[in-house]
Amino acid sequence: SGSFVMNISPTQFLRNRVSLSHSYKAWNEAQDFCRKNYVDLATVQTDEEWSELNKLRAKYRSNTWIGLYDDVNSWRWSFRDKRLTYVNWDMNEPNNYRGNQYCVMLNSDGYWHDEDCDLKLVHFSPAG
Ligand SMILES: [Ca+2]
Repeated sequence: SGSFVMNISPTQFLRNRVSLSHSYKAWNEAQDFCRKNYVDLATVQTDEEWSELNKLRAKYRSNTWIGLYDDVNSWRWSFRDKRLTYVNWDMNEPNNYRGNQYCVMLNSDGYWHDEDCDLKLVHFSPAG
């Protein structure tokens, strides 16, 4: 049921049936899409979840939005506004380059970068 889906994290739900969307969207558009059609953008809270998402990302050889954003100097997950308990930043990230990087992508090397939210990227979404 719907309530069951809402009781588990996006990444737990993703494990069996997630795919990457083929459409390139700004972070906010990707969030809208996931909330409308699914639960939310992907949350990453363990090495296992990080590894699962990276396997999918590697198939597409693309940088990919995850559900992490900066709410005025406080990194939050889109799903339930959870605070960060697990991080996997790349070297020298987050750097808020040009003061305009408030959304997080899984980079092609597998680690996290803060990026301009208007950048159009693929994102994790439900299969089928
Ligand atoms: Ca950055």
